[in-house]
Amino acid sequence: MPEATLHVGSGKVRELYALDDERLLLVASDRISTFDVVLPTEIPDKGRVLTGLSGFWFARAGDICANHLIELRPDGRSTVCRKLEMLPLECVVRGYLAGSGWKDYKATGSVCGHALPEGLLESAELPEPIFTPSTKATSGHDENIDRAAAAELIGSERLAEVERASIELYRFAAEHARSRGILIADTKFEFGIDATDTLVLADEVLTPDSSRFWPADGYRPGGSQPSYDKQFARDYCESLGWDKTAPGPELTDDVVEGTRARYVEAFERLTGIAFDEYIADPTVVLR
Ligand code: Q0N
Repeated sequence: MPEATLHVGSGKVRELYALDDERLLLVASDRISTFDVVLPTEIPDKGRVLTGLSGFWFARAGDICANHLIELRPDGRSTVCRKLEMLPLECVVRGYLAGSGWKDYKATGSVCGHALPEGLLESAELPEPIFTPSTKATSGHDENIDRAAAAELIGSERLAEVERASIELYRFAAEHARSRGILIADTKFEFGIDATDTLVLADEVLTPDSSRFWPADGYRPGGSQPSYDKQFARDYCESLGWDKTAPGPELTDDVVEGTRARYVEAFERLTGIAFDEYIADPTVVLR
């Protein structure tokens, strides 16, 4: 852990430290959440997998949008980032109908103001990816908002800019992932603004924590799809009859090992890089 730094925030599974006026240290833990509860058992190397994947995408998506990454550190789980003025918007892109998108579609036939064809099945691929921004409600849960509400928060010009970047980033990553056997059903981006008023992609990107990853083989619309990475842990927790309130159950060694293997497999499939190579030198994902 860094010394003489200020802890400026923590998500459920990562921590942010201020290094100086211009830079932050973002540290990804091995904690895992399921059904919105952080479990007491960690998944070894999960933080490294997520940090490596983010670095991989940052290094390849620079033509679409600038990003906050300054340095991927030798531990493989922490990055030095530019400190930005964050936009108060979660920039969600959906290519498939799942989660709250499916719920809204069933209830209203549209998602965040996007009218969709009738008769779509749960998990169906959408004709085009859609931008469905949300805000962190005071309850802590995300609340989907329409275009007018999003423009109210960040202005209509900035909104058009984040929408274009979000859709392009999703298209780029989803096409890459699909060719390697992984469907990215949806994903969430966070953006900030730098001192020159430039839009900058921040946080972690296109990881299994910020996205729904599904195995492409066995994809079958008409029901929910298994999670590429968390399905072992979810199935195990459900098999115990856990009521999905904190504290969650401890995972068995088998479930930990199976879950770790799926994270590592996602990393290796998407990057084409052996995870051992990443451990030896994390900067391999940036080349
Ligand atoms: C930051 N979070 C995650 C937005 C914030 N590069 C950065 N500069 C300044 N702040 C942040 C980053 C990054 N990454 C990111 N908190 C601070 C939490 N989100 C929640 C939703 O709103």
